[in-house]
Amino acid sequence: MTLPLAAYRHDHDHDGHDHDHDHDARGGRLVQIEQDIMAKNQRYADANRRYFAAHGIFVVNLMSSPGAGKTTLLVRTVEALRDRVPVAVIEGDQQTGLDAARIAATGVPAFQINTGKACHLDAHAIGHALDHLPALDGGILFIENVGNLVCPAGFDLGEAHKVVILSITEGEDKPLKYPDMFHAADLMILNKTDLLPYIEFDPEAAVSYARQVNPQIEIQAVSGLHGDGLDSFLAWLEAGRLAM
Ligand SMILES: Nc1nc2c(ncn2[C@@H]2O[C@H](COP(=O)(O)OP(=O)(O)OP(=O)(O)O)[C@@H](O)[C@H]2O)c(=O)[nH]1
Ligand SMILES: [Mg+2]
Repeated sequence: MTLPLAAYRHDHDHDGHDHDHDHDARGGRLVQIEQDIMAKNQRYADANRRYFAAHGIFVVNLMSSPGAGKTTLLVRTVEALRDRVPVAVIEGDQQTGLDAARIAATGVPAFQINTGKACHLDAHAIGHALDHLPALDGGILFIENVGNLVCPAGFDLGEAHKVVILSITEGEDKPLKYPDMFHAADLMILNKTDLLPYIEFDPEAAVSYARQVNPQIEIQAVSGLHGDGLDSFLAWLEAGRLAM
């Protein structure tokens, strides 16, 4: 069950004061604001999607908890792709240009968006980021979203696919705790498999929980650090690109 917006915004003590304000009215206003934001984002996402379709750009939106290994996997992936197809990365973090610098070090164009207090990228920011990247016609654009398993799930950026990375150090229960994220994703990558001998983690349970919230989700296991399983991710990308 998901608590409505109005309910989790209440962090004050109800026992300590007269309960004379109107929670329903406040909740209603918050819901209206949220709906306006989502509608506006959807218009920008639709425009992005039209642009990507017109230019044959395959776009993947990569999401995970902080530190699950998005940038590490991206570095390996773009190194494998850069001589074959046009490729670029949009990086999203609240602060710093560290991840864009890691991508740029491979020679692949990267643009960093700092979201400040926001916990996700939005479609408007992606549209502007495109102005800072070279033409990618027929190529692949990766978007690394801000690290968390909550906010990025709800924001369409105009991508072809959302991909969620679950590293084995996070515990197998994450698909059940953050179902919106795993429901929104088309592919779940179980990452850091090189650590399986050292970490108590049940891969079968993780797969079963992910399929419980999203029966259609595809699942791959990789070690972004060492490159194990990267071939299946590259094949998935190529199939998606050719299917456009
Ligand atoms: N053992 C192991 N460590 C990994 C693997 N992938 C990433 N790491 C390590 O995990 C840490 C975080 O990796 P990043 O790639 O920066 O993770 P991220 O998801 O991009 O992090 P944020 O952008 O901060 O959300 C680094 O110390 C990586 O070296 C992996 O496959 N195996
Ligand atoms: Mg990163």
